[in-house]
Amino acid sequence: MVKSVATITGVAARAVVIPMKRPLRNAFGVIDSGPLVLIDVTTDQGVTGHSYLFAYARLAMKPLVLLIEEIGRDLTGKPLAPVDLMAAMDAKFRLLGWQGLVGMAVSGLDLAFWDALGQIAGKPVVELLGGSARPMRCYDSYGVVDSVKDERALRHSVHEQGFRGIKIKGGHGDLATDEAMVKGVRALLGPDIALMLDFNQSLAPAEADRRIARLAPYDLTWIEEPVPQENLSGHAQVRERSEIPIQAGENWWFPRGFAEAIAAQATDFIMPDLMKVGGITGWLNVSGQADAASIPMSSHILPEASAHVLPVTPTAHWLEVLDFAGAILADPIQITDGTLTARGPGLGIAWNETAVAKYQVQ
Ligand code: SMN
Ligand code: MG
Repeated sequence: MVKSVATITGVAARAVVIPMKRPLRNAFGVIDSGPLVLIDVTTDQGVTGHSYLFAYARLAMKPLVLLIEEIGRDLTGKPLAPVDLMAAMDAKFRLLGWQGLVGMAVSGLDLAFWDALGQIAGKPVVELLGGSARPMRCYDSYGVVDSVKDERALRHSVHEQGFRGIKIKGGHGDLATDEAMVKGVRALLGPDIALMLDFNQSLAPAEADRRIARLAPYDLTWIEEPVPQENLSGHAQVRERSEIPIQAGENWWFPRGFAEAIAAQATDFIMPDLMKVGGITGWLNVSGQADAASIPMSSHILPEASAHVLPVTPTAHWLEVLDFAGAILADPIQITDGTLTARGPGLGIAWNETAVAKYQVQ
């Protein structure tokens, strides 16, 4: 007899704000805490699927909690089959549209569904996907840095934690500010550590051209989101003139968004965010697109879940390490020799309830 799939019995969400050890300055301000929304999906098999979303801003947390729980009410009683559930959510939101908070809610639910499936199977999600847990190469993700003030931290990332890549942020000042930072950090890291620069969509194409040309001597691995994410032709223009590969994707929505970006030849590399691409179900679709188009694919935040999907991504490139959730996880990520390995069962996400209670907000 074939055992029937599990059934969803309930969905709950709550908000926590976690202080950050290392605030992240970017072109538009500073991220000094992690506003996270935690998702729990209960099933009739006695397991609860977990995932979390980074809400970007505190004001987005309450609406996300509400959306997740409302969508969850509709899905309660349905079989725990993430591909079928994604189709149901696509149909539900076809007219309203699902870019923005709705898309994040959908993606977060998908992650929790896969986590529950993994737990029921007693396996890490990477094994359900046909892969195996293996060490994935990571870069450590910084904001704007000062090569003097941040020297200790940068040295710790490279020498103690073994990171082979460092990302820093530009666009907060003029070209001279960016160049001085990149020059200082490259001198500190030496020639063998990959260095990436993230503009967070802050430049117009002509200004991006000007800055990238000046930064060419510093052997950058990529220039990230030089122009606003929706300006695909702007990305393509910048890419055409750039000696440094262009990276983008953390703000493109669902597999369709990537199909459009790839068709527009917007970028050399892509880095979908699991919470905007449609969770694991969306990621798998994009990993097929990236493979077919020979585009190296990296992750964006959510390191725990990213460690499960990158091993089954044929063009896997770099895993981003930005640890927003460590303080509320029972088993926070551990970097070994600059790599992260997926842990199970499921996505390996379990709450430290004492810490959750400490950081929970209403
Ligand atoms: C980023 C985005 C959102 C939160 C933190 C950091 C950034 C990155 O664009 O690529 O890390
Ligand atoms: Mg970025």
